[in-house]
Amino acid sequence: MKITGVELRTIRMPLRSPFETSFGVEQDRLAVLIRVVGKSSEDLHAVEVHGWGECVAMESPLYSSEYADAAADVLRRFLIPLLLGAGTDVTAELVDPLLAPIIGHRMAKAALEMAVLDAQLRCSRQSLAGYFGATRTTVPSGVSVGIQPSISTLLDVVGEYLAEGYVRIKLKIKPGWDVGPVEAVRERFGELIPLQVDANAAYTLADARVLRRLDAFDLLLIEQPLPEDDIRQHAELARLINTPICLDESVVSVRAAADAIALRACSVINIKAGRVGGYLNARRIHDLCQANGIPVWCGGMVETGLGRAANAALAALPGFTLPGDVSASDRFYEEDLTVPFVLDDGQIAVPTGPGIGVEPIQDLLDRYTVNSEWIQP
Ligand code: NPQ
Ligand code: MG
Repeated sequence: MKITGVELRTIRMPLRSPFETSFGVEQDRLAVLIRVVGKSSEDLHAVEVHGWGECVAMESPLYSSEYADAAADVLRRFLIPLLLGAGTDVTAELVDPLLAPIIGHRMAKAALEMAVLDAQLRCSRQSLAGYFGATRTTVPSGVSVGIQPSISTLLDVVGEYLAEGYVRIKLKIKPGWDVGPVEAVRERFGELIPLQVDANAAYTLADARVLRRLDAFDLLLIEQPLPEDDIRQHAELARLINTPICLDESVVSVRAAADAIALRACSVINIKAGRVGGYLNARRIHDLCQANGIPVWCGGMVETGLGRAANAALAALPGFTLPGDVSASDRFYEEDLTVPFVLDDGQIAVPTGPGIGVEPIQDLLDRYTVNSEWIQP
């Protein structure tokens, strides 16, 4: 397609409740959205097409080195100019190679690739799930439960989510809030609920003794116990504990996934398109893991309905054999930016419309917008 312009927008959406993890407490979601506008290159008289992309970088560089304002800056100064300078035949498959001269900034690149992919598929009237060759029409939905002020509050919150129908519970943990909460949830809700924990890189190998105590609770997995850049010590920890190790922050590319698998640093991988530079790399990691017998699941970054729609399509691929963090919109938002994703018997529906299959609701978009700018060649 020929891209005629790009809209770069920053939104701020309030969260229904504070979301506490080992790296901090989030009260709202500041996110960068992209809308690419273009013409299908074949016939320049064709109607204008557009596509949406959502950047998962947080407001502050607490989950990874990227953060929203920096993503907007690198998009404005480097990534969008590169794309606009590429002339008529920009395809989603060409975005990553086109942007390769710019090092890093994977979440920013992913948002741009997502917008081009959405526009391209709207043009060809194909759904993202169809583009992936995904067959499932719904995906099982898990929920990420933040650190709570007390065990009794945690049990109330988990009870509510189970009553809503979530099929898997993920507990955020940190040193001092780990064995106690897990034990209490198992005691209250029993052995059968699929339960996992996410440390967000808050531990070191010196904590192996505490982490080994979690082996008693038949957890599906422990997610990112050690720092992002520490693949080798995850392999060492894997030899010290029985609970399967799942990597999140560490898997920033297809190559990092291959290294982690080869080094036996994990036996499960949490796939997030934004973290690995886009949905095309995310599918490549899915294919790599499927070939190596490594189960994967779709992680979440508190996306709006735009990112949630694309994640549901990705999670419909056959290798996503574990419930993901593709939760209902109301896990985080009173009012989502798009038509809300709702839980139906523990499942989230995979959009069937062209592209990502959803659009922002204009007046909500206007209400949540902090700033927007139009960038053209
Ligand atoms: C994770 N996601 O799996 C991340 C961590 C996380 C659903 O736990 C704003 C934006 C707040 C992104 C809080 C989940 C966030 C965020 C937590 C990501 O590690
Ligand atoms: Mg995680």
